Amino acid sequence: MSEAFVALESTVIAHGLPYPQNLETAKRLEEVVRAEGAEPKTIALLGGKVRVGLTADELEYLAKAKGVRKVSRRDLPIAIAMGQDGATTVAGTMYLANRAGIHVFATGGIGGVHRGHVFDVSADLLELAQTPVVVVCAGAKAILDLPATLEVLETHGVPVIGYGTDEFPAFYSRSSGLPVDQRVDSPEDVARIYIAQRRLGLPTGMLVTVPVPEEHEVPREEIEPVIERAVREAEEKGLRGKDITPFLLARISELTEGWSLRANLALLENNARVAARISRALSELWS
Ligand code: PSU
Ligand code: MN
Repeated sequence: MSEAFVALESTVIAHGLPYPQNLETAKRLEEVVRAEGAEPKTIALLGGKVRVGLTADELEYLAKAKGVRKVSRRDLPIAIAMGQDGATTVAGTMYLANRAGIHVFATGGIGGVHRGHVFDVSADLLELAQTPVVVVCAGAKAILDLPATLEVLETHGVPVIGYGTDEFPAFYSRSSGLPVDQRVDSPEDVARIYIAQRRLGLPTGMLVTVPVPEEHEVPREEIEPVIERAVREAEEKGLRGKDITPFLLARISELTEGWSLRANLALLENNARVAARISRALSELWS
């Protein structure tokens, strides 16, 4: 059996969670992956160099550093040529993971279509359309337009799998009322779908969505008014482009005095565990 790797992103460390929870989480996710018998590789750019796998000191540096560039697909060549530090988004991480031969990647939530801005479509969605990596996440945050996000994934031929669920999870909440393309209940089934996709010569990745563990779920009715308020504030501040997501994440955490943060940490850990199991199943079934 070849070694099972799990890629982890760094935008969630540098821009998605506050210090010190970001550092604790980054370390915890690596531990969880190792406990499942897989090898974690946190991906980032340091001084313009692509790093697939960070040391403990490097993780700490990224968690504390200010002004680290948020690196999506378009930013990769710029940050490298300019010798910058960069925290990679889902799109940036997928691209680098694939080049390093890593097939499975765990994160919290993917970017999507922003509410009220139909042209603010995260590069995460288009990366899923062209990079053959399994992305394990808790769906997308309700800060986004979830029906529009699913439509874009469909247009681009990206399979959306529900892991133990028939519904697309909405990050803090287990349900969204929106269906997935297929429910599966084992890591082997995910591996088989991925293998079939590769044998067909399809260029796409796939999205495996895992609901937040029940005991940490925040009901939709409770989080929705908070999200609406944060989205309104982002409008009032005139935020655009890549600044919107970090603002909303931080604001929601503030407004909920940390209970949304606890849900965020719980789902990240759960996703890392599921990703490790998928990666192991893949290395056993794929010959
Ligand atoms: N959603 C979360 N937490 C995050 C992100 C999204 O719940 O940390 C990060 C991911 O790195 C994702 C990025 O790839 O935000 C999307 O940003 P944008 O909308 O600018 O593409
Ligand atoms: Mn965006």
